[in-house]
Order: sequence, then structure tokens, then C-alpha cells
Amino acid sequence: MFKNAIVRLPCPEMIQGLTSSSLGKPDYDLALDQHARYVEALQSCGLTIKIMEADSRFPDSTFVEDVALCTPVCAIITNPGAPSRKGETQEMEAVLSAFYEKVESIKSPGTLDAGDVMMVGQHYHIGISERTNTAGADQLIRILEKYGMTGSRVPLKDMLHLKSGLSYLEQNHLLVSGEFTDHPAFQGFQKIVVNSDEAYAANSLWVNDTVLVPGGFPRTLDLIQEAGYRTHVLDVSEFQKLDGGLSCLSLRF
Ligand code: CIR
Repeated sequence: MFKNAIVRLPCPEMIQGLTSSSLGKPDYDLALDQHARYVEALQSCGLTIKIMEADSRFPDSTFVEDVALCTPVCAIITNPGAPSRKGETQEMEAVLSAFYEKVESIKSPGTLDAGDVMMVGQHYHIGISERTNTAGADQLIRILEKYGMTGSRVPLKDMLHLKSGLSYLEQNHLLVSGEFTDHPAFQGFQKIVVNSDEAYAANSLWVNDTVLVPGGFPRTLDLIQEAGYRTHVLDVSEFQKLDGGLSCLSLRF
């Protein structure tokens, strides 16, 4: 169970954030409103939320998940793969030091976005993507092993981040889409397969037995409910325009 979450308010410059989508520019006021609903949802799942101020220097800084990995025993500050996002780590390190005695970091030439890291108990699956290279993944595996955990690499083909197409819902349930549907690394899981026309909903988020699901994906919502989960639907359209999803907007620990 998670106790805490860290989020960061979006800044007005988010409209210039990195994106590969053709959904148009985010509406900042709507994004602020969606972010506030997201924070309320995490609170209703029992989490205490640390809200970081917006930082105009970094358009993508609301996607805090990428800049740190929070394990039960240590936090790891990443070295984000996108040059425009590297500076986001500095303030996160200061914030996490208040929660963790042990704060490690990924160093160049290793790069890693923690959106590429999926925790399954003591094991961490690490996507090798445009943002995360093998040097970064190997550094992370060494850090995890130092603390009695393990990690393994998963090469990605099309996805931005591992968790863009995959979410672990605990109890051995894995929400999968696209290239991960038949991936050998995920054979042992009970899979909930997201249809290609709802692929964005593969980034849903388990928080203390509730699954947060993005609005507008009714088939995936049904599948998650049929698997026995309580769900909470949240509209995150303005973050989708920047390739971001529910998991990207917080660090949970
Ligand atoms: C980026 O391209 O870095 C942001 N626009 C979106 C990051 C989404 N984060 C995630 O999937 N973990």
C-alpha cells in the first residue's frame, strides 16, 4: 500500500511540452483543473500529497514520474533522456531527501526515465526506449541489487515509455496493449488486454486497491471492473496531448 505521493503543478509553458501526438495544444486552465481532480483522487485513495510548485523553466515538469523511482527502501533520481527535462531532477532530489535516508542517482552516459520502470513486488521491469539506454538500465539494476531488489531490461519498439503500454494492477494482473500483448517478458501474468482503439488506457494506475482509469475508454473500464477492481475515472485529456498519462503525474510510495 502507498502512503505518500508527490505531484507537481503544471506550468503555463506546458503548452510547449514535448509531444508526438497530433491532439493539439493543451488548454492550461483545463489542465490545472484536471490536475486538481487527480490530486483529490489520490487523496481519496488514502495518500498524503506533497504538491510541488510549478516550474516554468521545464514545460514537462508536471510529469514527475520520470525524474525519480521511489522504492520502499531508497529513492533513485534519474537522468532523463530528453535534454529539456534533465534539470527537473534537481528540486526533486531536495524533496525526496525529506522522505528518504537513501537517495541514489543515475549518471551520464546512462539515461533513464522512470516512466520506463514498472514495479512488480521486488522486481523492476526497465524499458529500453528513446529515453532510457542500456547504461542507465544497468546502473539502475546495480542500485536495486544493492538493496536486495532485482531488475531486468525490456527493449521497446514503438512505445514512448514502458508504462505507456503496460500497467501492473497488483494480484498478478497486468494491463497490456500493443507490442506488450504477447511479449515474452510478461508471460506469467494474468493479462487484461486493451484493444488498440483504446491503447491510451493501458496507462491506468493502481493506487491502494482502486484503479484510476482515464476518461473516454469504456471497454477498458469494463475489463478492469470485471477483473474485480474498484475504479475511479479521471479526465486527463490535456496531459494526453503531451503523451502523458495517469501514472506520469505522480510518484507514489
Ligand atoms: C515527455 O515527452 O517527456 C512528456 N511530454 C511526457 C512524459 C510522460 N511520462 C511518462 O510516460 N512517464
